[in-house]
Amino acid sequence: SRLHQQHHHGFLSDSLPNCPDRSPYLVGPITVTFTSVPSVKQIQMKNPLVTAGGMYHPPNCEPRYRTAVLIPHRNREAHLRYLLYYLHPFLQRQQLQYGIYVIHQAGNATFNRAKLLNVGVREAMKDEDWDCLFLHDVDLIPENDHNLYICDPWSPKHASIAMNKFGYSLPYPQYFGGVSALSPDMYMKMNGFPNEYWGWGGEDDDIATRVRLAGMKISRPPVSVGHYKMVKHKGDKGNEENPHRFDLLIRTQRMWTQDGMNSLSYTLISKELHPLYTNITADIGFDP
Ligand code: UDH
Repeated sequence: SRLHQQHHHGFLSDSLPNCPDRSPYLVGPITVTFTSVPSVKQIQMKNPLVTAGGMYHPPNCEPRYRTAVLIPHRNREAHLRYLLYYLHPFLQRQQLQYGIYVIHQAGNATFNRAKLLNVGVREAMKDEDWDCLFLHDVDLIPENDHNLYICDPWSPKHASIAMNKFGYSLPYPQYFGGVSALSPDMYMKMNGFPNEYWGWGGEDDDIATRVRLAGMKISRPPVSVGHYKMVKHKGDKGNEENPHRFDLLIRTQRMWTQDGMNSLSYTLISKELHPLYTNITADIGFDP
């Protein structure tokens, strides 16, 4: 009957062919430079198929993957603009269905990256049945589009394994910071990320430990593909080194089942569809 329908109407408006196994649009290495900060208008003009909230669906084929990119954010507007400038075309070349979410911490309390990502996951899953969650620092630009923004079927994936800042290699073997990718199931299996790390440092090591404690193993792409360029910057006001991080890390094994998605509480202040991303502003409280 499908064939019949097709014959009758000349085309099937409701069904596209599947996107190919491998996108024909990939180019490999990308030159990333940070000169003048692109304007929102400029980025919009270069990405006419991106719809409100920073959503995209390939125009001519049915995507094999649906990825949400979640970016914890406060007071890094220029970095966000660079990232959007490079990331939108990057994801489109991969023929993904995707959405970009910026999770903005309201107020001036100490920054909490991991908790913001928990908020992002909870809110993003209300919009769409995403099959992959990319947890993405705002200042890291992928430099090779063979670094596919899809989830590994069995393992949490660490994507930013070769950052220029660390001489294009891992700073230490268990490093899990920067950019990582988990399916919603994996994310829930490890009870998400910890909510109790306020300020800089430690949460990424806690997350790596959770992966192991939840019985999973971190996967990594080939080094040449996992290249990222970081936008240079100084430490942020409101994200000072967390002096408790070593005490917290000792307790991960005891805490991971109690602190995470199952204990997450926050106040959603707004959810706005900006032209290039969905902005979620949340009051996530403060370091008690
Ligand atoms: N972030 C913000 N605003 C802030 C702080 C952090 O948006 O005020 C986000 C942003 O997505 C950033 C991520 O949280 O990429 C991680 O922040 P980070 O400062 O821990 O990591 P980053 O790699 O810088 O950006 C680390 C170098 C400065 C810290 C030096 C402390 N000794």
